Amino acid sequence: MKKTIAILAALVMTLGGAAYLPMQEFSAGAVLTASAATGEFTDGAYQYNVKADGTVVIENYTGSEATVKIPSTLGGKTVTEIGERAFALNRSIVTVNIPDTVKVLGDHAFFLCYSLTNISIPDGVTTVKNSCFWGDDSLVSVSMPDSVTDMEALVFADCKNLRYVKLPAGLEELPGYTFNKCPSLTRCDIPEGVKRIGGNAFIDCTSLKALLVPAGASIDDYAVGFGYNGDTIQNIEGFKMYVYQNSPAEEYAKNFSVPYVYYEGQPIPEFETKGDINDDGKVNVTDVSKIAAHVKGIKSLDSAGISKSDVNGDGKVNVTDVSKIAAQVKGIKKL
Ligand SMILES: [Ca+2]
Ligand SMILES: [Ca+2]
Repeated sequence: MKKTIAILAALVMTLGGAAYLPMQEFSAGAVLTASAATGEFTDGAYQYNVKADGTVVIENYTGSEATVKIPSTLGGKTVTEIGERAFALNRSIVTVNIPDTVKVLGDHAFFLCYSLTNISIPDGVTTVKNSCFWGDDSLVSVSMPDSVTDMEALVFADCKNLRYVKLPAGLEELPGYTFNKCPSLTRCDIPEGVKRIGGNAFIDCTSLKALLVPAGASIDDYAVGFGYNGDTIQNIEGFKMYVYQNSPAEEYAKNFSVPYVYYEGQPIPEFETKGDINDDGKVNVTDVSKIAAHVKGIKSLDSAGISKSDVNGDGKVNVTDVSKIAAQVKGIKKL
């Protein structure tokens, strides 16, 4: 019951003022009525069921560890699915390790896990269901393995600190509301094979200043380049699309008056984050050590890495840049 009430509160917060949200696009009704299942079997903090194919779906996790290593077997059977709402509303989890036996991440599986910071989705996962990471405010970057071919709506909705997501190469449709209200998102890599960007996919991503749209992708009305302003929607200031000439994205940009430029393989400056050498959305010791290795002649950076490392813009990467980036990492001085 507790879970159901909190979910209702979250929905009200999320949907407040969003006059253009067609509710039927996602199963709000299911969110309000269902609470986490309790499995038929229990093993420690895990409640689970055995599916018809003899593999295990984890129905509920009752632990309070900061680091959770989900087992690959329970009761001697292989774990293949994280069930609906299994980890929803768990406030303790910071890091979760999913075993590579898992194929499906269920509806709302990690919904409102406010502390969840590190998640690596293993190669082998094929399906990420509705609202899987909705409201995970501590997530900064997520890389989806190329095994994922099926994503449902709202997967990263309302992730307040999410900055960078690399979508899987096999994805053909970016569903509606995928990044609904992600105010920190600055970069999303959309794979070339995507054919459709669904309604409101990037609605109210107010920090997103550029998006490269694949040549074959059509875009649903207002899915890209718009945010909310009270009960209306408006263009996001400073946003532009990188489009291929004569593509559906160019037509969208014209129809909806979204600024655009032609993409001809040029670097996209909006995607370059100074100091973030490994493109994981964070500037931390990993980046410092990579730049230091370059400066010391141990391991050279490529041209993109050099451009991101030259934080003072003098055309050289040297100890000055290393110390500036290190000062940011230590919290002494922001870049
Ligand atoms: Ca980094
Ligand atoms: Ca420099």
